[in-house]
Amino acid sequence: MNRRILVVNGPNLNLLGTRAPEMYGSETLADAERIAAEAAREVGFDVRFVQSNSEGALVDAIHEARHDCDAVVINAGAYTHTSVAIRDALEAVSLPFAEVHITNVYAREPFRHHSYLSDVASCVIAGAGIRGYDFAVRRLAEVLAA
Ligand code: CA2
Repeated sequence: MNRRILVVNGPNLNLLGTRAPEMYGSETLADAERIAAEAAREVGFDVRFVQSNSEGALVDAIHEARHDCDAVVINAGAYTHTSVAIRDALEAVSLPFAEVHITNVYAREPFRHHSYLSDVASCVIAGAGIRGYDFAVRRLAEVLAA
């Protein structure tokens, strides 16, 4: 049975490609998920996707991952900068995770420079657009193989 990566997207990322293309590009969440799925297939992993605008639903999805996933790719959106609960969930399940941001958060407003996830993440990818999901999947496959 293939190993599996959970790809989590947080609030407002369902709107990718429909608004603010100058910031987030014109590709959709489905495009980002397709990129992650292709990378996962190439490195021999299955993927599951979840997107939610609710913090609790994201925590629940991370908890569920402990049963049948080996790693997590997460773009927690704005919750990156606010959520101790999502950080605690990721630590609680003890799965390696990659933090992804489509934009370079360090070139944006100061409140986006702090992440509750980065210091416990396996890697952090910011500013690579939706290609970041590809990089994250491939890196997690390397981490799991090590
Ligand atoms: O750069 C990223 O991927 C972010 O995680 C995106 C979040 C933002 O709060 C983080 O600071 C950085 C926001 C996602 C909002 O997505 C939109 C998509 C289309 C139109 C408007 C917002």
